[in-house]
Amino acid sequence: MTTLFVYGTLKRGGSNHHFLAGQVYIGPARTQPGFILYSLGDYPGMVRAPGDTLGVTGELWTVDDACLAELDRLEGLDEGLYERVDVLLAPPSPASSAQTYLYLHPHHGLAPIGDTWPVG
Ligand code: PCA
Repeated sequence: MTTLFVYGTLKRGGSNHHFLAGQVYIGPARTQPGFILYSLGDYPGMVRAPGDTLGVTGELWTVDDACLAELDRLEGLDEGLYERVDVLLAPPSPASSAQTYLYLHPHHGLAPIGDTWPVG
């Protein structure tokens, strides 16, 4: 089992949320400062941003190993689109850290969208 922080299309109401079917929702969460979102069109990418003061909002889930392997394929880990890393979460998040997907491709020229990816 893995505690996973999701901030984009995997959130409830998001276009890839069905990949979390059967997994356990823990609650809303926010990262520690130092991360922002960029829009890649239909999905966001979270990247490190040292000057950021807000962090990124999302949801905490407990996922099983089979689900995590499927998500790693979906997020293109093998192709180097995202990497899955530990991220520190800010109170009152229900945990102090979790795994999450960080965007790895260059983001210059893309639109920064701040701390929240809107779904629904
Ligand atoms: N899916 C993952 C990373 C970005 C995306 O759209 C997520 O929701 O956390």
